[in-house]
Amino acid sequence: MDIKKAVYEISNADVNKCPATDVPEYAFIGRSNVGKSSLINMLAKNNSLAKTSQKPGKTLLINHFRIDDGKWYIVDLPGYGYAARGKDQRREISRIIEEYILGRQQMTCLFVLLDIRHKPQKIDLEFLEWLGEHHVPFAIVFTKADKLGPVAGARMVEEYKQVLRQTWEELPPIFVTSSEKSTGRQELLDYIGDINSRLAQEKNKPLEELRQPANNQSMTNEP
Ligand SMILES: Nc1nc2c(ncn2[C@@H]2O[C@H](COP(=O)(O)OP(=O)(O)OP(=O)(O)O)[C@@H](O)[C@H]2O)c(=O)[nH]1
Ligand SMILES: [Mg+2]
Repeated sequence: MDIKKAVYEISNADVNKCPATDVPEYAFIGRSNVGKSSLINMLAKNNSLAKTSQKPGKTLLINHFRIDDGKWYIVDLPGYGYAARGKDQRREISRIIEEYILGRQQMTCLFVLLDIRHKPQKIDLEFLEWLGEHHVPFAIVFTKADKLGPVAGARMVEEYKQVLRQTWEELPPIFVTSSEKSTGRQELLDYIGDINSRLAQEKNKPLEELRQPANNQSMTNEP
């Protein structure tokens, strides 16, 4: 699968004002500065599509990007866990993220981004558990793989899996990416393309019923 056209549509602080569509959308989340906006630009092959910054806290709203004339959408979400933000802004960001993830029926898969250089962090593990509790379909995307060699990168991914196995019976789909080098681009797009094809085949069912991607349907973090 490829992206032929990607266009910025709208930014919102209110999930109820997001575009009224009936097509699947894929959202990107993770800690501030993990590389969400850069990854979206890499997928779209357009470095000026989503705004990126060396300073954390750049994306503060729900940003919708229309792909291939509205066949599907990419959504850039604000980062969580940026300590330098004031309490009020942190609370506002958490509200936006929570309302979007739990309320947006079109959200077909949430890509949770993790910096490949970092050992498992409490904030990310707790976020993943929260997704599990709410049965949110997600996949894990390691970012910035160019900053580690392939051997060190593979070791970090393996260590992360070990930690996940302590809580999760089944692991989610895992991707390794670099926005600098376009690593993982085709794998991610093919994953999205497969889900889109499956949804198109089952078009008569309401989106609500189709929210689960095929391979993490039975994922559970319950003992
Ligand atoms: N080397 C390298 N740098 C990256 C990669 N992805 C992102 N960066 C850098 O990391 C910084 C943050 O990237 P963003 O894409 O703005 O991160 P974000 O997660 O959208 O951040 P917020 O919107 O602030 O939450 C920028 O300086 C990027 O150039 C990557 O794959 N490789
Ligand atoms: Mg961003």
